Amino acid sequence: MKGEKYYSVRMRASQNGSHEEGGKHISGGERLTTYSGLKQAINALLDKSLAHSRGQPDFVQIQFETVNQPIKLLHPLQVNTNQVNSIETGKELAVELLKYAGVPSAVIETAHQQTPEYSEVRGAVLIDIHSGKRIDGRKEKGVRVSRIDWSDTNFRMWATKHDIPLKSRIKEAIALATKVCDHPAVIAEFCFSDDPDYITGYVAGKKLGYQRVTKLKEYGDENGCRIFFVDSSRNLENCINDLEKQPVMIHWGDQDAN
Ligand code: WAQ
Ligand code: MG
Repeated sequence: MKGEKYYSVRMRASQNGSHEEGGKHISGGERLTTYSGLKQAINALLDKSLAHSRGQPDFVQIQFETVNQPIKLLHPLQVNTNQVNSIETGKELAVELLKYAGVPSAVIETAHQQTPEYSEVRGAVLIDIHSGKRIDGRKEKGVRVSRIDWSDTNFRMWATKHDIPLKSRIKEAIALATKVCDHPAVIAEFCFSDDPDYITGYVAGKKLGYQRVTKLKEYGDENGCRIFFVDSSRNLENCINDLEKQPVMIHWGDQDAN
């Protein structure tokens, strides 16, 4: 990896006009690759945008740019799958996991009430664990974590060893959660997809790891959310900048114990 130049590739797709024109968000994606991997990364993001359960896009933007900062290597968070039989049990478990990670109950309750509103956001919302208020100031754009990737080969090795389904959705979610939870200002993350065909979500935290919860909504529901619970006594300008700009590659060594 040393000495090689890396590129950040980003995709966003929407329907009924661009996001700026008020179009419906369909899909987004981000990759980090060398020059020789650019074509494959762009094709993969194009495929992701064109075949999406939220609908057919009429606006797609894919762009790439060089990354000048050194790339940080991170081990994937430890993963655990919690099987639940109902949305109610899933949500109760998510609340318990968030509390365990250090988010106060009142803040979780406020966030829960705001979830329908956060569903319109195409990135993540940042919520302060002291006030319960949304503090990113990014409106419907939210904070989009980018400059992140995990090689397919390495992910496959890891997933096979840990009995995790070989799905790019899972790879991307674990990679993102690993980068986000590595940040000192982040206390926990809560996410479930806005795709109508995917009902598993997760809570992640530094000590908690990546806790999958198998049912958090009904099939057919296009609401989802991504919330980063942060400690506002830390430098938040830096936090948003790091989440967007710090390049991170996930890497699991097969000699690793977990
Ligand atoms: N940065 C910030 N927010 C994002 C990003 C990103 N790179 N990507 C997605 N989001 C936000 C955005 O608001 C989406 O609407 C929302 O998250 C959901 O994104 O089985 O598929 O890609 O372990 O639909 C988690 C469980 C799946 C995986 C999450 O999310 C598993 C998922 P989606
Ligand atoms: Mg989605």
